[in-house]
Formats: sequence, structure tokens, C-alpha cells
Amino acid sequence: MKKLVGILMGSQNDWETMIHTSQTLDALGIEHEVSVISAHRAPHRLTEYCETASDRGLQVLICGAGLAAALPGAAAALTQLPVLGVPLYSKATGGMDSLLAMAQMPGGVPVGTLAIGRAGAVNAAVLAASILALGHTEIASALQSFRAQQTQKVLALPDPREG
Ligand code: RP5
Repeated sequence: MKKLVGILMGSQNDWETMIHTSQTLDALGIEHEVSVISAHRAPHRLTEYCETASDRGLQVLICGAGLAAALPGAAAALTQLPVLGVPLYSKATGGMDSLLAMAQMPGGVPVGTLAIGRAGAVNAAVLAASILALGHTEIASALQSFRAQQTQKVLALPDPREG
């Protein structure tokens, strides 16, 4: 199967969170590529990546970044593909800097912004699956199973007093 999702992150240090995006895409059977491309440290590389992404078959970009977190916004400026942003935890503000950088995009250049940290990283993959499911029946089936399984896990939980 072709790679449909590109995961980007601003630093190798972001991988400890963005691995959860990659693992969730794996669980859903969605082929993807992973690249470290900093919007601030390597802007030309980001431009090249985004301008060729659609022609290379990618259909969704997921960008994890911390601090000033320009990566998803810059990507959204460079491609018409849906761009999902994962704000990463930072010591100074707990990730609020990244969250606001991604959510407060000017009208007309959206970044679909998820929660800070691991939950956002997982949900970016699940949301990418929802988008891709519209045009890929096998991903729609995988997503249905994924959701059914997580429901079953919750329903099967014992009384917490017995745990
Ligand atoms: C951002 O700056 C990256 O996404 C990372 O979260 C943060 C710090 O980068 P490093 O100094 O750890 O490489 O661009």
C-alpha cells in the first residue's frame, strides 16, 4: 500500500511523543513516512517537502512541534493537504505555547489542532484515519475495528475496587 500520511516533527527530541502517532497508524494499517524537518532551522527543506507531498501520494500531514511550533502552520501555508498539528509539552508553559501557535492560525490557513502531548499524538492518527476512510474502504474497516476494540476494553473493565 502507498504511503498516505507524512509525519513531520521539528526535532528528533519530539519523537518520544510522535512515536504514538506512528504506532497508532501502524495499528490502523496505514502506511506512513516520518521526517524531522524544523520550520525554523530548515525552512527550505520544509518547502520542498510540502510542495511535493501531494504528488508523492501523501493525503494527510501530521506535524508535531514544541515551543514556537511554526511547523504545522508553515506546512498548511505550503500545501492544500489537510494538516493536523500536535502541540508538544514544553517545560516553560506545559505546551500552551505550542497549542496556541497551532490553534491561532489566520482565517483561510487552518491547522487541525489536537491536544497537547500523547493524547494529541494518538488522536492525530485516528483523525487522519477518519479523513482517509472517506476514500479508502480498508481504512474505514480498520477504524471501525479499532473503535469497537477500545469500546470493548472499557466495557470489560472490572470494578475498580477489585483491581
Ligand atoms: C521545536 O523546538 C521542536 O519541535 C522542539 O519541540 C523544540 C525544541 O527543539 P530542540 O531544541 O529540542 O531540538 O522546533
